Amino acid sequence: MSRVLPAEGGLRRVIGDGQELPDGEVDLTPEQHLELFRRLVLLRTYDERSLVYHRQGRIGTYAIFWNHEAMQAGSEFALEERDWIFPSYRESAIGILRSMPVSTVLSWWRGHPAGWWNPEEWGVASICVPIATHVPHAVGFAWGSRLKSEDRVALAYFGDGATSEGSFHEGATFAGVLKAPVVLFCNNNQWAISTPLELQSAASALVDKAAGYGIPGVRVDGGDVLAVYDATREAVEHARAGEGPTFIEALTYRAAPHATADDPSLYVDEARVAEERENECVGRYERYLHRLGLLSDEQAAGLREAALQTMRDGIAQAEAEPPADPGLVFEHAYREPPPVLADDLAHLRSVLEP
Ligand SMILES: Cc1ncc(C[n+]2csc(CCOP(=O)(O)OP(=O)(O)O)c2C)c(N)n1
Ligand SMILES: [Mg+2]
Repeated sequence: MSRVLPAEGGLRRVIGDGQELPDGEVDLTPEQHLELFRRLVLLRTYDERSLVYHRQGRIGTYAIFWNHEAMQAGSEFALEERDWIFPSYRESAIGILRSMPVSTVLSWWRGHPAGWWNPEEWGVASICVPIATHVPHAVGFAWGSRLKSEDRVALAYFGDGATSEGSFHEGATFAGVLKAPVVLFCNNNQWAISTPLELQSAASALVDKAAGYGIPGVRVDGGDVLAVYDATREAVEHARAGEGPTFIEALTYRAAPHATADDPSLYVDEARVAEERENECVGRYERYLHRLGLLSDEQAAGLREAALQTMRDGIAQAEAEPPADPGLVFEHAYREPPPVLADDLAHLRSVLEP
């Protein structure tokens, strides 16, 4: 039996603080709890290693998702394999939760074609960098799947800033009217690069936007992997039952730079960041599992070491890829490329292959 508790600001919460705040529970077996923890550790390790690889010049600009792991792993855990995920750059590594090789995602950040996966193979659409343009894709996919009686749910991840975009409005409008089996998952980290939430929207809670589209909305603590899992499970059930979409607002606070190219010290409240880092989502779940007697220190250390090894193997594999043909940059854009591009390509080859 699930026991999800209301928390401040209408947030759903399951994990307590081990002191005054009591723990709730969700309907997961001890094995499922451990698997969920393994996935959190894998994502955390992926993220921390990627930052190092960026600094070593081994991957390009990278969108850090430190402390977003609970939102990603918790929601993905509520999906079936046949369901599709539409990620933004913030969820770039979500495929590894579906056994996509780590080297594939690292190759994507290396700008190498080995990072171009076939969405059908993993049920994971291409990483979307333009803000919110994948929301209509997810809705259209979900609607099309229903028309074909495929029983698939689509889940789109996007940020607080994305809810100000036309594409979000268009996607949510269609989702509501067509009752598309889609979950619109908003990771509200309260920043869109340097734009704070209060300059993004005058809405007191982003979940209130759902009502305008005739969509049920749920607000959940984004640092609580079990609350996220439970809210998504409910939304997925609702979609599968033909009841249509759900908007989930997972509230958190960005505890890292927007990306490796960003210097948040110019605009962020550093004391608040320190507070968030103190209460980060992997540790919160780890302490919960300890309280329940489901996880030992040795098991946690073993999972961390295994994740590190996965990353070491992944970067070695990505770096072993032969260099890509520079001609790829110019392909697939024009049926008949303008002649000037041939000059550009010749120049690029002369630089890269002297
Ligand atoms: C259509 C579009 N406009 C502007 C940008 C530049 N841009 C990149 S990230 C970002 C902020 C997005 O914030 P949010 O939706 O909250 O997502 P977060 O990065 O916090 O996960 C912007 C404006 C873009 N990528 N696409
Ligand atoms: Mg944001």
